Amino acid sequence: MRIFFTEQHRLRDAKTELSGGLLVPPFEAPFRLDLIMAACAAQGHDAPEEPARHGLDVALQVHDAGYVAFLETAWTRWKEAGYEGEAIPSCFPARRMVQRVPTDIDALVGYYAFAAETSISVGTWEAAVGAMDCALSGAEALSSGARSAFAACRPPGHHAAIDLFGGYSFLNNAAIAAQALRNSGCKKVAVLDVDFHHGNGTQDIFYARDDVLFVSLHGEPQEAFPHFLGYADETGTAEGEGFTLNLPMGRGTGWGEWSVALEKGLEAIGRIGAEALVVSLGVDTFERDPISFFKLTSDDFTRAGERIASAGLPTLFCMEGGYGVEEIGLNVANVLTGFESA
Ligand code: OKP
Ligand code: ZN
Repeated sequence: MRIFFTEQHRLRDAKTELSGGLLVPPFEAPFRLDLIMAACAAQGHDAPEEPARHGLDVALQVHDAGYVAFLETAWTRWKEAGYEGEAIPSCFPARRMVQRVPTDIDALVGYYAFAAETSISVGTWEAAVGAMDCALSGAEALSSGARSAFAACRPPGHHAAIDLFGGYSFLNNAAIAAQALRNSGCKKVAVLDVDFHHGNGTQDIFYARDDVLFVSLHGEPQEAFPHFLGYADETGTAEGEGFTLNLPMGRGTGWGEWSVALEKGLEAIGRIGAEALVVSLGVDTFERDPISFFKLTSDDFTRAGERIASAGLPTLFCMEGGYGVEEIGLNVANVLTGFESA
């Protein structure tokens, strides 16, 4: 399958993540994609291609214009304010406070954030645009008839909502790709999010829409980030009622339970007559992932790829999470190999 990758991802190399009250080196770092690309090459997958530059038009169909302008200028404005560290939100428009866009950069960072672990650093915007371009080139490959493509996106995107960053996400690569597939004539598109964390951003973007089904398999929100979205009773609103399917699972979930949820998700995707599939591919469901609590093995990822192929749809994989251990490369390559062998 065609693989889209850009070295621009290296520009996202933040120094700080707020974790357990400390500023630590981020889990989401460039080495992740090095491992993934090396394992793909080792399993004989196609050589990566540089994505085309697409501009922001499709991004602006799913994100708020003020939010995108904020992301583009945040780092410069933060530096101009004279701060020494990276841009970390510290003040939020919480319950019963007014939702009005402020002018001060400190306030803006909080206004457009839903979580505080993710710093905006030098190069973050440029890397996020590169990741988006990978997703858009992948969507174009499907529109030109490819059975599948892999967008090696970094930073990830599935937590980025209409106008909120956090969870290491800035632009929602998978949602932007799904929108591009709609624009190119697919009447119904499905997004299947198999990252350990709920894709709150993707859900937010499509929650009231019936043209994009969002299915997510993830850690129970009571215990897992992003905590405040992803319950099973969130099913969509207005036109979008019935076009969100959340399948949260508890600590220690392994292939048995996880694969049953996957089949439920695939059934829903078949039921709505999706013409294309975008997979938010996180491998942080792995048994030794440092920040998650599912128990999938490396072989399970091969099986997952095979099952996803059984949907029989043009499929774009967009890279999301997977941390800390060398196996993230193997696990991603296994999904792609499983898909192609099915
Ligand atoms: C991004 B992706 C736990 C803090 C969690 C954010 C995790 C973001 C995951 N103490 N921090 O979905 O893999
Ligand atoms: Zn994740």
